Formats: sequence, C-alpha cells, structure tokens
Amino acid sequence: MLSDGSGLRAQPAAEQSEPRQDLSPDSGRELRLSPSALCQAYRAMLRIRRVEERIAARYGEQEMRCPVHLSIGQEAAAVGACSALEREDLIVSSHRCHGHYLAKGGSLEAMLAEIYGRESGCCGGRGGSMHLFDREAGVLGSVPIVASSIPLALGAGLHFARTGQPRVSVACLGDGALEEGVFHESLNLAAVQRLPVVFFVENNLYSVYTPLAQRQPQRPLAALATAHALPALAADGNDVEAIWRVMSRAVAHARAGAGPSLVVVDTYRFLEHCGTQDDDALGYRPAGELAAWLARCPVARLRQALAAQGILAEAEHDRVEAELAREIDAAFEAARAAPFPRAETRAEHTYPSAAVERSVPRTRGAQPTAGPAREISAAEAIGEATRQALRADERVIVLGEGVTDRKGIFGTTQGLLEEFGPKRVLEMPLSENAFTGMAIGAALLGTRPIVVHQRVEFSLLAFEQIVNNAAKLSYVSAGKHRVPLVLRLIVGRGWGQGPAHSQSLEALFAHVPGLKVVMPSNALDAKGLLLGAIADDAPVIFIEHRWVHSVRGNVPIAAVALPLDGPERLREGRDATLVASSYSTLEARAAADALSRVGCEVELFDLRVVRPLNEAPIVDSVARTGRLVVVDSGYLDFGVGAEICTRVTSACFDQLLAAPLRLGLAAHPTPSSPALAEHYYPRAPQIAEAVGRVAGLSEDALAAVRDELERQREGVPCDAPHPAFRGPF
Ligand SMILES: Cc1ncc(C[n+]2csc(CCOP(=O)(O)OP(=O)(O)O)c2C)c(N)n1
Ligand SMILES: [Mg+2]
Repeated sequence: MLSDGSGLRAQPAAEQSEPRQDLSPDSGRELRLSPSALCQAYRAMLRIRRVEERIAARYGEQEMRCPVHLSIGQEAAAVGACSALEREDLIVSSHRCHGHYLAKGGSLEAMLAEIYGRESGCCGGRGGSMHLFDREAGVLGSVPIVASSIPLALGAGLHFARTGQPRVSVACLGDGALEEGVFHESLNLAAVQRLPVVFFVENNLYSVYTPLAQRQPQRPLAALATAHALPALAADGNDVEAIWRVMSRAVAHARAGAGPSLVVVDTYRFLEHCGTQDDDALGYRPAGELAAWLARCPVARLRQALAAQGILAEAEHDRVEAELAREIDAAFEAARAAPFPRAETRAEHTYPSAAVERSVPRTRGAQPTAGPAREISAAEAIGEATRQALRADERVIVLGEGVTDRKGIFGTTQGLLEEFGPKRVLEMPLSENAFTGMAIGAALLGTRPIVVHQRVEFSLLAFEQIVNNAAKLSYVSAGKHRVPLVLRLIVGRGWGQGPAHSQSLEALFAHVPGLKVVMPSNALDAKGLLLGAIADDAPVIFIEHRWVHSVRGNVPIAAVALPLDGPERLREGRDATLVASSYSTLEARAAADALSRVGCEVELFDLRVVRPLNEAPIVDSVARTGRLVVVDSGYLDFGVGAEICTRVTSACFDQLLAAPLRLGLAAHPTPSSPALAEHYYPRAPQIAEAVGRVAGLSEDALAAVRDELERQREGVPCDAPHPAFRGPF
C-alpha cells in the first residue's frame, strides 16, 4: 500500500482489481490504477523528488555529514514497487534507499534527522543515510554493501512462511547487485524454499561510473531468473503504473504461496552516484544519454499524463506542491533542531541487553539445582541441547548443509528432521552467504535460528553477512533490531584436513564488536553454553572443536542454559596462571597435572567465552601467581592470547614476576602431512615446558615433566586426540 505520510493513501492493490497469480508475460495487462491512486502515486513521487532536491540544495552547508545517494530520476520505481505492497509487507534496500524508505511509509523526519546525525534519527545517528530503516513502516533495513540485504529479505520471507503469515518481502536492488554471488545464491535458495520474496531490480544502467555493458554480457537481466527457475517480469522503470502492475502480480504470486519472482525495471539516475551534483560533464555517459532520459522524467511524465486525462488540475497540483513544501520545511527544521546523540551513549546497542540470567550456579561436576545428570559426549550434549531447544520454543529452527543427512554433522543433528520436520530443520544448498544471511533476516523478526557450518572455513563465505549484518543490526537500529542467532562452526583438525579445513578462527570473529564468541571444551559446557547461546539475543559464534565432540562428561538431563559469562577456573594454583580454550584446554590440563606432580601448582582457566572477554578472574589470578601463559587455539600472531596478555599486563603490571607468554599456531598455514603437522600444535609437553620455565622450574624438574608427558603420548599420532582425553574432568 502506498503511503507518504500525507493521509492520502492509495487503494490497496486488491481493491483495484484482483491481480492474477499467472505470471505469464501477457497476463495482467488490464490492471489499472484508479485515478485517485494515480494521483497518490504522483504525490509520493513528487515528494521523494522534492525531499532529495532539498537535500541537494542544503548539502553544501555541510550539516548533513554523511554520504547521500539520491534517487532523483528513479522515483517511479520506488513508488511503483511499494504501491503494490501492504503496510505489513517488508522491503530491504541498499545505499540508494531514500526513495524506497519514503515510498514504503518511513518517517521523513526520522530519515532527515538520521542524515543530520541526530538522536531522533531512524538509526539514532548510528547509521546515516545508507542504513535507513523503519520497522513499523515495513522497511526492515538498508545495507550499503551491494547485494548484502538480499538474504535479509529471504529471512523475512522464511519467517512469514514458517509462521503462516500472508506477507511478502521485497529486495530492492540495483543492476550492480546482479553481479554479486549472493544474488544468485539467493535466487536459488528462494526458489528451492519457495519463499514469498520479490527481487525488484532497478536497472539504471550504471554501477557508479561503469556502464552495464562493461560489467555484464548482453542479455535481458530477467534471463537470470529463468536460470534459477523463477518467473521474471519487466516494466518501463519510469512508468509508475507499469511498475505497480508487474509488482502487483509478483506480490500476489508470492502471497499465494507460489514462490519468488524477479522484476526488472529500466530507469536512470539523473545526478552523480554519490553526492548531489550533476556529473554528466565527467563523460562516463554517452553524449545525449542523460538528456534523453531527462526527457522521460518519470515525475514530469506522470504529471503531464494526469493533466491530459483531467485527473490533476493545475490548482490541485499547486496545492500539493505547497503542502509538500510545508511538510518538508517542517521536517528539515525539526531534524536540524533535534539534539545530537550524547557521546556517552555511543557504545549502546552494540549488544542487546542480556537475555539469559544465571539459571543455575555453575560449579563443575555437581549441578545442585539442575536435577539428575549422566555421562554423555559433547556431540551428544549438543544434539540434546538442540532437541530440547526445538521442543521448548517454536521459534527455534536449525539449518545448514547436512543437518538432515544420515550422519547428522558428527551426530549432532541426527533425528531432528524426523522429530521436527522440514519446516524447522532445513537442509540448505551450498550457499553459505545466502543461508546465513537468511537466518539473520529471520532472526530480526523473532525466529531463533541455529545455523551449522561443518567447517569454520565454510562460514568465511558468509563472513560478509556475519560482520556487516549480524554484528551491526542491533547497533544501527539503535536497539530496535535483535539478532538472536547461533552459528555453530566446527574446527576440523586432524587426519590431514590441512590448510582450509582445520582452522580455529575465533580471533577473526572476536575482533568484531556485536558478535559473541563461545568455545566449549567439555560436554557440560557444550550443552549449557549452546542453550545459553540460543537464549541470547545477540549473534553468537559457537566454535566446536571436532576433538571436543568425543569428550565425555556429566551433563544434566534438564535443559539448563549456562550464562555466557566467561572463564572457569579448572584448578587452583599459586605458581602460574594458565589460560586455554576449546581443545587446548585438554592439553593444558594434562600439562598442569604433570607439573603438579613435581610441585608446580598451576591455576588453570578454561576461557569458554572469547567475546565478551571477562578477564577479571584471570587478572585476579595473575595478581596472585605473578605469571601468565596463554595457549591460543588459533594462530599465535594477532590472536586471542595477545589480547589476554595485553589486558592482564595493563591491569596488574606491578604484580607480574615474569613476562606473559603465549603459545599458539605458527605463522604458516596448517600442513596436511603428519610429518609436517607433527610439531604444529602446542601439546601438553610444550605447554608444560613453557609454564615450567615461566614459573622458574629447575631443568631437572622440567625434564621429568616433559618425559612423563612424552611417555603418555607415545604411540599417539599427532593427528588424533590423546586417548586419555575422555573426561569427565
Ligand atoms: C560489495 C560492494 N562492492 C562495491 C561497493 C561500492 N559501491 C557502492 S554503490 C555501487 C554501485 C552499485 O550499483 P547498483 O547496484 O547498480 O546501484 P546504483 O548505485 O546504480 O543504484 C558500488 C560499486 C559496495 N558498496 N559494496
Ligand atoms: Mg545501477
């Protein structure tokens, strides 16, 4: 439904005439907008034009201190598309989002306040003009990474389909987005999932200065849909009624459960790509091209048509102009008069407020209020946590490659499809970026997805979605969006998995504010922290080491969520503090046990939660022991250990008796051959040696510890976990 905040509204598409679900090229030709709806569309287009002209006129004052991508010349596309939607339907947009946002009914004042960087801006001053969103009006988000918002539209569609809501989501794209991999992944994924999504492409013939012909082979853009078995529709992008007509059909098709479609409209940007100037003199467009498109200006063209048909008289037009001028004046004044956000609030909404309270005091072994427990493996614990979460909460879903296969991802998802069905346990195509982004989009609407990537490395194909969307959407929406998402990433170490199947890249994810990073080292935490992650409203990267999967431990039968609250002290000691995470914790524990036998008492911490890093217990410990060794599960350089050492050193420099030491993976990729991998991972003997030296152990004692640990490892290949690591501990 068209809405421009003026009170004048277009008739809903359905009232005008029933759009067909038949998407064949000839169907729907008779669809017409009523005269009042045409006037309404004109008003909405003129409003976008006048708002952007005003932005252009005032931009030089340098009070709007963010980039602006004006859509002057493309107004018919935004208005035509949104006039085919109901308010409950959602759109996502990109860098060029002003027109879409206004056409869908986003608040003008909140948009301008955002561009002016004010607290009352739609993003609270956190997003600027390229992140416009308005939940109430159905603008789910705008993302200035080309094509990045497409999977969010899929997520909205998935949420609608899953919850049985007859709503539709629309991804508003430029022609450039069609060159991005995620566009193709998304078409494929939307098609196989039959999602109620419309891909709406405004082909303005350019990506910045580069013409379409230099970027894509010559063929109709709509042909891309055919390859993905989607219906394709096209229209003149400067003819609002033609756009409304094709969009109405595509939307009705999606709403009827018939799946996604692609709509392509050809239009033209009159001003420069970014900024407010006419840049025709730069010469990147053929001579006369701009003039030809100016002659087809969608606003002028519609005005003439309405006048010719006697629908919009001159006096009425003047009245509309005057009304718009008053509204725009007032909105600019309100935006400029609004206060800036207070500097001390700048970190707010990086994470939503904590959802999980400490349900059970966590003491290792005994779980006094958690009820009966029994020994199971961490893999079983992960499967059990997932099953219990799916049973307890309809909003929880599981998706990934292989989640429904016979082996069920190391057994962790076995049986879920049978119990919960394909609507809650979704097998995914090999489209990591699209399905991770889809999960993010669904999470924005209240679905709580658990996404599984069978290797950490596979998630790198979705890094863009994780870093730019999952981590940012709470912040840029000033807390109005939440992303309750769990990403299970598996470290595939062992058996020659090599450089691209065995990395532990927690430092990459922990580097990004907005993400939480969790690494269990045992069965109890595997279950409890996973349940805590599922209950958390922030995106949680849950890194599972393949060798931890087989670790057994005493795990409560009940679904006891553990808070994501930081390190756990596994052993007390006075001589040195040792910090490890994930599988390294098991090696570190063996080292600490051996050191204890020669009288060196090590205080051992299992990090558990990398981000947010709660260093306080470690600092307390080092303040007593004076010595710190950190074993990184990932690469040593620029790693988590470096962060811990820095924080501890800053906090208790005066109590340090020795320089903190780090162990981790060497500065080269993981080799595959056992002959090369043999010395790659820090294992118990190396850890014991490092701690012993820091603690000032004698050479004899060091040798004794080393010998004992080497003996324990004798006959154990480097590419398999030590058989002693079975837990519980
Ligand atoms: C992934 C990515 N690559 C490059 C850019 C830089 N960039 C910003 S807008 C833009 C042009 C995109 O063209 P199109 O999708 O046709 O949208 P238009 O600007 O024409 O509306 C480019 C290349 C970006 N933001 N994101
Ligand atoms: Mg373009």
